[in-house]
Amino acid sequence: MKTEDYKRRGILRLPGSCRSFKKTNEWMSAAVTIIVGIVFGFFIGVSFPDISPPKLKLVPSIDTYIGDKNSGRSTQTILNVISVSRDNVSTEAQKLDDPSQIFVPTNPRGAERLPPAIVASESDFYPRRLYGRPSEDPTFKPKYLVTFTVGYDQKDNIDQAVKKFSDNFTILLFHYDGRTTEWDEFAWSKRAIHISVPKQTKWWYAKRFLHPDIVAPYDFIFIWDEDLGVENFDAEEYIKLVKKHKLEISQPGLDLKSKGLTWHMTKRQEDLEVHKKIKGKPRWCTYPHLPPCAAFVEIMAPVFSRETWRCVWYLIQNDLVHGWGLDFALQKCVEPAYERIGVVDAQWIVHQGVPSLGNQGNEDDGKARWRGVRERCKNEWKMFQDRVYKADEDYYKSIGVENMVPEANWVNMDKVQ
Ligand SMILES: *[C@@H]1O[C@H](CO)[C@@H](O)[C@H](O)[C@H]1NC(C)=O
Ligand SMILES: CC(=O)N[C@H]1CO[C@H](CO)[C@@H](O)[C@@H]1O
Repeated sequence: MKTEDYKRRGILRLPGSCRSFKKTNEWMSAAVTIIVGIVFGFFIGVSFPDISPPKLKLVPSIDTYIGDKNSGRSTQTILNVISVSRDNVSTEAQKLDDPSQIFVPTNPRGAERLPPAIVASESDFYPRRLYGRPSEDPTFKPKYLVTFTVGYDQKDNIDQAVKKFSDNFTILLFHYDGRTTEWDEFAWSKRAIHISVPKQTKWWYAKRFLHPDIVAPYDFIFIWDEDLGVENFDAEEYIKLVKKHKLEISQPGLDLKSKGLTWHMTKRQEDLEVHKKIKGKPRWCTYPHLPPCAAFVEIMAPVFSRETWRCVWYLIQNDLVHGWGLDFALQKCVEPAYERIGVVDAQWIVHQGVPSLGNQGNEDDGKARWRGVRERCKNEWKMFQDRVYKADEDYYKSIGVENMVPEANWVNMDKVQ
């Protein structure tokens, strides 16, 4: 299945911020704002271990396996990881013989010297009072999280969207245009969390500010674009369906009125509650269980369960910000993906295709701003696809298995215009 084929069938679309300039000049005329932002600083620091055992270079992070009971890895793998990492810290290991020295290898990485009972390995977004007893702080803790990456120009649309999410949701806005206090005209803005960093993309924010240990209290995490029409959507009803159909990754169906409606899988099927694969068995689906024929949602309005987000966060690459191609790889985080990833038809949205961040590139090389952004999007997709392929290949080689790279409906990025 080649990109050309997708295009011929009209199913190739441009995700995320990249899509907004796919066509037309009218989109290019959108105002470009220069921005000052406040960096919201917190962080747990560790994406990768600073020691990279050669045999295990694909293991994302040692503490993930140690800390995450749900990772599904075999005990042997866990033990291997521990023993490799411990070789390099033999001085620490010796302390195990000295009972006065605390060293607990099952603690999160870096916290081994702490007695486990004091380790707070997760946090949350729940505000606290500045006074009074902590134990008496208000206890209402929303169970779900919704984030929107926004510019103030889209305020009316975001206002409508937010109203579709009940108080059971924490609202988190990522501002790419530096305008935050303006949003206080909306009553809900006071209970929202605002994070402002100029001209960044949704996946950049998600990587920096949605670490799995921070969003751990939430059962579901919505990571949404700003240009979605939500007239026929209700978040509580949506969650009921996601639970009923056991979807770990999902998105609302896209109404046929949507702009840039291209993937078959994400179109709303009017007669269904939920669908997990495309209708019929088109010949172009070489692997019908795999994206974009099943196990597939787009990156514009995904919803992740807590456990799946813990995996997807590791998949997001620090230097690839537009998220192109991520939708093809999400299925690596769920098993079996073709049953746990789906589109909710009974609660649907319209993709409005409003130009936004995609127009905010750099103009210095004489090219239109959108063009530079667009090129980066394409390059990122290709780089990501290559990295995934190489990572699979390296992994199987490292365990002595040849020719095991999983099947995939690869997209040839060289062919994308
Ligand atoms: C919030 O969640 C609770 C508990 O699941 C539920 O009873 C309540 O109806 C929800 N609120 C709304 C507005 O749906
Ligand atoms: C803590 C520790 O012992 N670190 C060592 C890990 O291995 C490298 C390479 O041999 C050393 O340079 C570190 O000091």
